[in-house]
Amino acid sequence: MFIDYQKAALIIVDVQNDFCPAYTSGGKSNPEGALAVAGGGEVCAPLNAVAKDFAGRKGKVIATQDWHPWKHASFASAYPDGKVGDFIALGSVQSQILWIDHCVQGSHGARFHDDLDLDPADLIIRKGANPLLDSYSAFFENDRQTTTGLDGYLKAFSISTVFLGGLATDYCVFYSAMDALRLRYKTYIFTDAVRGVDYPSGSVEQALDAMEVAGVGMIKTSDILRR
Ligand code: VGL
Ligand code: ZN
Repeated sequence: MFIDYQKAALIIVDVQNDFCPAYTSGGKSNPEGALAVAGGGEVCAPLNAVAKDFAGRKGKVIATQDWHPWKHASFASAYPDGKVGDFIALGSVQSQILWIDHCVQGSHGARFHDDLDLDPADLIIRKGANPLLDSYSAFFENDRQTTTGLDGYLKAFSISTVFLGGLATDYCVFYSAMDALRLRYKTYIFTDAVRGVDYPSGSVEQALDAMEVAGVGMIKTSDILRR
């Protein structure tokens, strides 16, 4: 597979403590994240390798960070009778799942996983800061209209191809990949560098199928590194 790195970007989605099981790094132990995804921390090693490779070849490296204010509208705790897993209507968003509190601005859970190497990153995009609107995609908030600025950044550098990895396969990675296609980027996900919530059960497989049908390329990090 030929990659023109100067027109390519790696987007590392939400590799944050709250999406990861308990882990130890550099002798320091970190508790299980509030919304831990099975095997979440396992995406660090392959993503670090690709990020280093991209930076060395003048590709862009972007990381996104879920960054919610306290009592965010996607948190069950923001409603008197809210239960985690309930679906509600939220503004123009027909069905918003209510989540457990996670990635609260400034909290340990909102920090990136200690093993994620951010030295190669050109840009960090924070999303989900609007108290009344959730934001899964790296490109748009869940109203599908409010931009995060990422599209403008990528266009400013004439980026035409994006590669995605991170958390979670069935939410932020999925919405980011579908938006990337909608914005006409050639879009790939690294299947060995994503992990999913799988809630509701089956949503990871559904997301992978939907992405593949829509035209997202499914590749492994080794497909581009072993060259
Ligand atoms: C995510 C649920 C809520 C994600 C973020 O990063 O996939 N999932 N907020
Ligand atoms: Zn969130």
